[in-house]
Amino acid sequence: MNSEYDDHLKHEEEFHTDDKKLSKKQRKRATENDRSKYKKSDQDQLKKNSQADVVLEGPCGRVLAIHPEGIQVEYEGTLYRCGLKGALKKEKNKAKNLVAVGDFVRFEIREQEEGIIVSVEPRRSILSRADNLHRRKEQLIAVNIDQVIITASIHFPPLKPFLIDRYIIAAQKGNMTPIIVINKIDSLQEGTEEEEILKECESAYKALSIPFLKVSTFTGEGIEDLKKLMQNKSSVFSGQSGVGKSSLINAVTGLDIKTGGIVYKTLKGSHTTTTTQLIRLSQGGFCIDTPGIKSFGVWDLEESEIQHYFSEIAEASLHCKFPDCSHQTEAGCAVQEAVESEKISSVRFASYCALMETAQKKHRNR
Ligand SMILES: Nc1nc2c(ncn2[C@@H]2O[C@H](COP(=O)(O)OP(=O)(O)OP(=O)(O)O)[C@@H](O)[C@H]2O)c(=O)[nH]1
Ligand SMILES: [Mg+2]
Ligand SMILES: [Zn+2]
Repeated sequence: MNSEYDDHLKHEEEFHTDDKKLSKKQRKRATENDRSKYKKSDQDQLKKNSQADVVLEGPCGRVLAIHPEGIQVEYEGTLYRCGLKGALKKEKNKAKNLVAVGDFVRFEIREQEEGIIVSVEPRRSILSRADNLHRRKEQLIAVNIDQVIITASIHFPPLKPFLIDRYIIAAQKGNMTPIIVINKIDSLQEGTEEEEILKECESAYKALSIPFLKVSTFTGEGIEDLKKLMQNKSSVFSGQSGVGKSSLINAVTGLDIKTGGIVYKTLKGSHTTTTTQLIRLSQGGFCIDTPGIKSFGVWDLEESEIQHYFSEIAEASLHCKFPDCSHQTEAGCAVQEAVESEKISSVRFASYCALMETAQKKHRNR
């Protein structure tokens, strides 16, 4: 086993420790709430998630941000501070949050700039993650968007291909196009390990036809290309704290959103952005800034689905000697062979193995 693979497993381990802390009773309750038992296709689920009380009356506004003081809804150029109607709140056990940034909502105007949301319109796409503390609940990050800008950086925090792979799956599962943006390219030094990882990622993702941009908000490199990809589209910036999501939005829009420093003790970001917000672009389209995440688990990912998101592995596996090959230790494994001859990226294969391991563990724990 190589060290990269060990790192993945370590990450998985950290990701799972929350589960162990749950009491037996909590786990039982979580299982009762687990909708994956009634699993339908993702498209069905997309519809189901958003059909809380379909009320087709009243103004239909868009959720721009969610603050502790209320949900900010824009309707015909005016911002309304809204709460949720009681009937909607009953749906609360289905997902951690009922309304997300990007949602179209019907609402009743109560006072001048205040209202009550009565229903959520069907969603065409959903970016969500497995909520960390209650892993059987889905946490919606943003909805009704075209593309996920998977943001990573060269250093501080370092490039983590397994995280990129999870975001790609979450994007495709949720009906969005993934775009990979590697920021802080100004800090890349020749002949370093970072350069090698970057090269490997670049060739692996380009081979999968996923746009892969190398950018810097400091030097302006790649920013025009990013702008072009964002024009007339709706994009959500997602990634770890400190990779430069807000800095990139500032570079593209000319805005002055607060950005933060790096905590040098941990080499991580300082969680500067605390709320998700939707920003309109003057060149058409809009983008969403999100707070950096500590860990990202793909919501409701079954073992049988994983291969579908690794098309290069699925293709090679057709040539394995055994039809049920797990591509680990079997003789005549075409996937192992392809990894050895570098036809399949070892980084992608390690992500695949780590995800399979998580899904199998989840299955055993049920
Ligand atoms: N070297 C380098 N540093 C950058 C670049 N872009 C942003 N940074 C730095 O990265 C740090 C974090 O930037 P932010 O934009 O706040 O990162 P974020 O992803 O929004 O972080 P959260 O809001 O915490 O999730 C800041 O210190 C920036 O100055 C870049 O192109 N090169
Ligand atoms: Mg930020
Ligand atoms: Zn095999």
